[in-house]
Amino acid sequence: MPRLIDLRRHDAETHQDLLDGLYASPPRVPPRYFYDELGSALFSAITCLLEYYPSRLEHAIFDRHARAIADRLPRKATLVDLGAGDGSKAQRLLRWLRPAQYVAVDIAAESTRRALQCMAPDYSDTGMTVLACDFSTGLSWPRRLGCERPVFFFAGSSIGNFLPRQARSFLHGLCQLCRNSAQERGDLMIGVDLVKDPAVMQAAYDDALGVTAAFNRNLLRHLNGAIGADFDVNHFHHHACFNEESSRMEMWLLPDADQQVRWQQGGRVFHAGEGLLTECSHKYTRAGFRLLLAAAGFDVQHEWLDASEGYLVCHARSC
Ligand code: AVI
Repeated sequence: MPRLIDLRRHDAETHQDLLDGLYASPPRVPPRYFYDELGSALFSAITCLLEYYPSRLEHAIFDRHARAIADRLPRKATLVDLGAGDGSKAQRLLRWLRPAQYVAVDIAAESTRRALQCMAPDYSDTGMTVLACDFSTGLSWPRRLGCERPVFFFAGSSIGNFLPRQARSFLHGLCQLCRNSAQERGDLMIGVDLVKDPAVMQAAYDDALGVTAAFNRNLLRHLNGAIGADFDVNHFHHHACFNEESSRMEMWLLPDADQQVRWQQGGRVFHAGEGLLTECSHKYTRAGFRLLLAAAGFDVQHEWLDASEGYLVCHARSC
């Protein structure tokens, strides 16, 4: 049975940034609110869609190079899977790496724990831990976990969900954690989506079956439970667009008419035409991503691209 370390903060604290965002102009919601039980399942479904190329391209890179990637990493490592989800991204690497410890970090820890329970029999030499936390403002590492030969695994282009300055400070925080480890250095395996034809990106965030729309709108259902709100999901529509200036895909929820919404101790009107920003997904150039890693204190060791050169997996080492 994988051990569970739960660092999720108390509800009242956790919701403060949400409430600040709901009163902002334009209103916005931190993307972690996508991931309740249903949201996590919908996200898994998104990764199976033909339109959602980031997962497909990343899988292709790992299917082709996993062994070579593992060969570059230390033996008996602590593999820290940031945003582990159902563990499927890491499985491609785990097979070859066989780390001493696998720490799956995720805010939706219940589904991650179930997934690790199924994986555990295949990795009897690997200690398995689920670290339940929101790492969007930095990863806090419990001392009792130890962190020998850290390998941070940040796949799925989740780095794109940070604003660039937050991405730099988050990655810099990982560097600091490496410095505190016995080896003082650590490895980072990171996947990132590269900027490409806007039509391809648009389809990925607005698929024909409407799975991404359901994922986006489910966030309101989650908020209704989390803060006692009364969003009427039927009156908010999914909208995805590429913001060229910021080089990012954005997801919005647009009310079809003015909506008065109440929650415990507050409320506001969401005006027709004034959307709720739910996600930014930054798309990098290869050179831009190298600069980001360097600014955060990482030296790029090797890069792998898929055949279409639309997705990058990078091995970097803290310096
Ligand atoms: C988790 N994250 C990297 C996904 C992305 O592409 O930004 C979440 C997602 N949003 C819509 N589809 C998938």
